[in-house]
Order: sequence, then structure tokens, then C-alpha cells
Amino acid sequence: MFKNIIALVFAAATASASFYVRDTDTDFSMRVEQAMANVTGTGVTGNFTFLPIPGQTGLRVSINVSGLKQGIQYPFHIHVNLMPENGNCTATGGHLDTYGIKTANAAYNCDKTKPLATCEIGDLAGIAGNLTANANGQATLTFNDPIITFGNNKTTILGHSIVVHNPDNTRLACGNIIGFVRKNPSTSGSHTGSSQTESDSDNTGSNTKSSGASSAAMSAALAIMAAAIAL
Ligand SMILES: [Cu+2]
Repeated sequence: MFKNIIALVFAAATASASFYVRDTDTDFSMRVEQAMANVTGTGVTGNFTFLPIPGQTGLRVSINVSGLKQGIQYPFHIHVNLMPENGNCTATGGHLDTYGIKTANAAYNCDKTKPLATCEIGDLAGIAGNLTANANGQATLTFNDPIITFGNNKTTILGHSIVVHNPDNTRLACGNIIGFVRKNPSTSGSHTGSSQTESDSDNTGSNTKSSGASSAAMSAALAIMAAAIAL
């Protein structure tokens, strides 16, 4: 278990030091095993975690946002563009809607029992309902979204961002979705599959030395480690 945590931490540092995953990076995105988005806004912070659902399509989404007001509905979505470095949530553009569901339906109404036919890919709140906070201003929510993926070009969440909205639809907080792999992509030629991870502690160590992981990447890695330990 401990070895697994370390491997994940090193891989996380390497991955986030490399680049945000784009839709076209299929070789990399096919090997993503977890994705995270840290969202920030004025007085608001939160994190979104995306994990595969064993035996099912889609991803399991776990959300924890602080700094909200109790008794208010906060919609949240995947937006098309990445958030720029200045944190401007408006620059993330519109909702991820690869199949043009909203433009095709004048009266858009996401029916979570028919998500591919009626919901924008990015309409997480359409599937799960809006975020609502407790008396401490904290909202937590976990749900399975049946249509989002890591590796499919049409349905991938990678290369996009998360936006949490106020009830009037103005943008309250946002952050980029970052994918994490267990292995350094640059060594992918000599490895296949995650089963390599167990026996790879030497390799992982040397990857870390040469990856030049930034402090931001290390922070992300520590966050992952904390999450892994919590499990
Ligand atoms: Cu939105």
C-alpha cells in the first residue's frame, strides 16, 4: 500500500509538471487513472475528483466546496476552455457540449435517465443536481456521471475546466481539470499498463529526479498523497 502511494505521488508530480491534458493527447489520456480540479473564487475554494467506476462507463465525481451560503442552489459544469493563469472564469467559455445537445433543443432539459440524448456532456449539475451548502458553508456531493470519460475524444473531461455558478448563473469559482497517470509519459515506450507500477519504485524514483517537478506540482502531489492516505 505504501509503495502504491509513493508511486502515485511521484507520477502525479511528473504528470502535472508536464502539461494539461488536451483532447488530442490520446496516448496520455488513455492512461489517466484519476483527474482533479481545484476551483477557486472570491472566498470560495473546492476540489473535484474524478475516478473510474469499476465495471461501468462514466466517472465517479466527488465534490467538496467551501465558502458557500446555506440555502442557495449552485449549478456547476464542465466548461470548454481551460482557465487562464489569471483565474478569469469568463475565459473558460461555454459548457462542454460536444454533441450540440443544447443548440439542437430550443427547450433544453437534461433528463439524467437519457443523458447522451438530452444533456450537454459538461452538465454535471443536470445529472447530479446543484450544490447546496450546510450551515458551515460547505457543500459535498458524490455521484456517478454515466457519460463523461478520460479517454474518448467526444466525452473526455481532460483539457477542460470546472465552473461553479451563482444561482443567477454568474461565475463564482473555476479551475482546470488535470489528469494524473501512474507513469511518466516519456517512458511509455517500455511499459504497458498499470501492473508495472508495483515493481517500478526504482524507475519512478529516477523519473522524479529528471522531471524537474515544480512546487505547484509537488503541492498537487501532496494533495494526492493526502487523498490516498484518507482512503
Ligand atoms: Cu457553467
